[in-house]
Amino acid sequence: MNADSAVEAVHAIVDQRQLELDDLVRRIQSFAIETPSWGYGNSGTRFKVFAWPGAARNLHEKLADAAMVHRVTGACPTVALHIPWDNTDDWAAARQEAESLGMRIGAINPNLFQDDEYKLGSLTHPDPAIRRRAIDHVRECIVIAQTTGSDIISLWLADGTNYPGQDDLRGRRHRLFESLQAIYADLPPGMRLLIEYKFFEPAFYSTDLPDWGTSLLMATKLGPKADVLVDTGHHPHGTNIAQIVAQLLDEGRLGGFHFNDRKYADDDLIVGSVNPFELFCIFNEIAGAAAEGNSNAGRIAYMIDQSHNIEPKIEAMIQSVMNIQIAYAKSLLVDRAALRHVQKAGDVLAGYRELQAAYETDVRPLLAEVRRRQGLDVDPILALRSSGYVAQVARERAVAAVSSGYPGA
Ligand code: RM4
Ligand code: MN
Ligand code: MN
Repeated sequence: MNADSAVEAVHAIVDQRQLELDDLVRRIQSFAIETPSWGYGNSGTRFKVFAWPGAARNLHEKLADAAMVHRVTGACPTVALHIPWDNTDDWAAARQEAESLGMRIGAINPNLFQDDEYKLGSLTHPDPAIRRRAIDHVRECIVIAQTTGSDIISLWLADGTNYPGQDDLRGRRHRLFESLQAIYADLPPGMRLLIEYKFFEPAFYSTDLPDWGTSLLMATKLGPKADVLVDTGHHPHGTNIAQIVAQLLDEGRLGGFHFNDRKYADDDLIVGSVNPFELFCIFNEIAGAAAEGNSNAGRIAYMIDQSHNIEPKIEAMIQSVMNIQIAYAKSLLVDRAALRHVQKAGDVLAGYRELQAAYETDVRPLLAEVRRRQGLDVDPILALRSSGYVAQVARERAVAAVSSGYPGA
């Protein structure tokens, strides 16, 4: 598409939808997506980790790669860390290093699943000494968050059981709540605890935080600093994630997302690659709530949780960011007044057709315009390719035998 027809296409979109181009551009420009440090190191499946030439081997290299993603997208100013996959003895220096790269440290993710002690659980373990150890690890992460200027602790537990009768399910629930209370009591003002759920894996009979309802109950019982985190890959097939998002927004407890896509289980594929319409429907719920002044809609942490197996690491992250931006931009095009009107009238198909009209709009010229105004290349993937960065890090960084905390890496 040449420059003139691209501009025409953008105007066609905003004219047809009676939107203000500047306002639309501003909203897309202020939409930030956090990338995960663990997406830049080697990772894989339980069968094989294919070492990627130039994959980041330590915190410095992960920060540099995340900064490169921000440089070409203009949309990813923060990076999530996983402790102790990311480690340093000087967190104040890590903060400065991030800032010197134009970045900030985002969510701190405690690791409560890779120590031998955690075989029977962490925050729910039958032995109080091990529960204490798990709580202390999260406390350490709170200190790291304070030192690095982060305001989010993002908690995912592998806790669960493999067999009926293995443990007392209500007992585990009590232990979980008590442990979470101890953590919650330690949160400094302004820091939030995001409680992630996942219906199975690594536990196969019961998982202690299996669904949004359990996370929401825990968050509600804990208090206003706790919210629910929705990882889009963590539901049984057929689950309506957009409806979960609607319910959490309505309760004011949607803390954030871990975006990824899946075909079968927790595949952690590039978000929007398998089910872009689902992603759009999720954003449609947020945009709809925002339009009605829902205050939760303005304080959602949008994060990617992907560990790529065979994909080029940095490109896969950039593509994910672009796919999220596409879904977000389309959700802004939905004609809310028309939608409300046809919904009231009980016109079954008309509401769907309103969503379809936005979803079928090619927003890529609009996103190109957004980037042009930010002084960016209109295609961040091509910008990365022509930057020489990938070849440079492949030269500079040896192929690491062990380069992340990812199992098998
Ligand atoms: C889990 C979950 C967590 C992530 C770990 C590595 O499935 O998605 O968010 O930290 O994987
Ligand atoms: Mn996750
Ligand atoms: Mn996951």
